[in-house]
Amino acid sequence: MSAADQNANPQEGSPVPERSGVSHLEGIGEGVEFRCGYVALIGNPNVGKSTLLNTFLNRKISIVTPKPQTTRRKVVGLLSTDNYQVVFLDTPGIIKPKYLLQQAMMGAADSAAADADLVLFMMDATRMKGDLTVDLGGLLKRFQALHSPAYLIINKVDIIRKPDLLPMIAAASRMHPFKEIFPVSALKHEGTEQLLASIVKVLPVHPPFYPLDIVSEQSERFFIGEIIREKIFLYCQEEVPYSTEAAVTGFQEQEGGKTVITADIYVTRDSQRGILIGKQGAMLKQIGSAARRDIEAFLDRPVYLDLRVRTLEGWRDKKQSLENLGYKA
Ligand SMILES: Nc1nc2c(ncn2[C@@H]2O[C@H](COP(=O)(O)OP(=O)(O)OP(=O)(O)O)[C@@H](O)[C@H]2O)c(=O)[nH]1
Ligand SMILES: [Mg+2]
Repeated sequence: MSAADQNANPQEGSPVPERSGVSHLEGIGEGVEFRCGYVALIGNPNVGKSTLLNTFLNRKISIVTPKPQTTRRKVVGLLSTDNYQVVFLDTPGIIKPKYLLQQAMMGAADSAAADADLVLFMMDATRMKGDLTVDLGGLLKRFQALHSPAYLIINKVDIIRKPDLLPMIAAASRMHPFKEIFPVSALKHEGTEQLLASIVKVLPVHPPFYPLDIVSEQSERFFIGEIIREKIFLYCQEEVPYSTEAAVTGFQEQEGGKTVITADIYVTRDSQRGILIGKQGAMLKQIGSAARRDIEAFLDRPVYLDLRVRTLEGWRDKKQSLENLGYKA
C-alpha cells in the first residue's frame, strides 16, 4: 500500500483490475515458471476467512471480530515471492440478505468467487458435527455454477476433538468432489503452510498482476475505515455495529509531525448517535484510541485521529448512500 492515492474515493468498490492489466515483470528471472492467480475465500459468516487471509500474509490487513458479518467488501491481499503471486480475495460471509447493504455484500462474494482460479470453501469445524446439508449444502448450492476447482477448508480444528475430524471429512467429501480437503487452524497457524503450498501448485502459469512489493492495492483510506469499523464491532453491541459505516474524510501528513486523519462514522438513525458517543463521549473515546493505536501500527507513524458521528438516515437501504460509500448497490 502506498500513500499515493490520498485523493482517491475513500471506499473504492471494485479493487480487482481486468486480467489484461499491466504485468509487473521486473525482477523475474528468465526460465522461471511464475504462477499467479486469484483465490477466493468463501464461507458463512464468522468461519475465519479474514483470519486465514491475515495468516497467509503474515500481517493483519483484514479486520477480524467475534461478531458475524464483520467483512462487508472484497478485501484483496497479495502474497508474492520470486516464483508466485497469490491474489487472495477475502469476502463477506454468505447470508440471506435482508437489506440493500447485505445484497451488496453478497454481490462482493459472488463476484470474487466468479473471478477466482481456485475457490476455498471454508467451514467452522465446531459447527460441522450435525447435519451438513444446511451450512455446506447451502454454500455448494449457491455456487454450483462455478467451474473453477474448489478446496474445502475446515477451520478452527484447534478447538475440536481430533477424533471428530475424520467423520467430518468423510461426510463433506460425499457432498462434493472437492479437489482437496484441508483441516486447519487459521488462528494457530496449523496446516496453513501445507495449504499454501497446495494453492500455489494449482495456480496458472502467468506473470504477476500486481507489483511484487505491495500487500494490497486498496487504499490506506479503505483500511483505516476498516480499522475504525473493527473497533465499533468490538465495543458496541446489538444492532449498532450493523448500522454503522466509517469513511475517512481527510488525510494530511504534517511535516515532521503526526498524520492527521479525520473520519465520519455514519449511523442509520439519531438514537444510535448517543450510543456511539456514550456518556461524556466515553464510547467514542474508547473506539478512537483503540483505532488510533492500530492505525499507527498499520501506517508505522504517529497519528492524530478525529472522529465525527453523523446520521445518514437509513443508509443501509438507500442505493445512493451505499454507492457514495463505495458499495456496488
Ligand atoms: N479457535 C479459533 N478461532 C478462530 C480461528 N479462526 C478464526 N477464529 C475466530 O473466529 C472469529 C471470526 O473470525 P473472522 O476471521 O472474522 O471470520 P470471517 O469468516 O472473516 O467472518 P465474517 O467477516 O463475519 O464473514 C474471530 O473471533 C476469530 O478469532 C481458528 O482457527 N481457531
Ligand atoms: Mg471477515
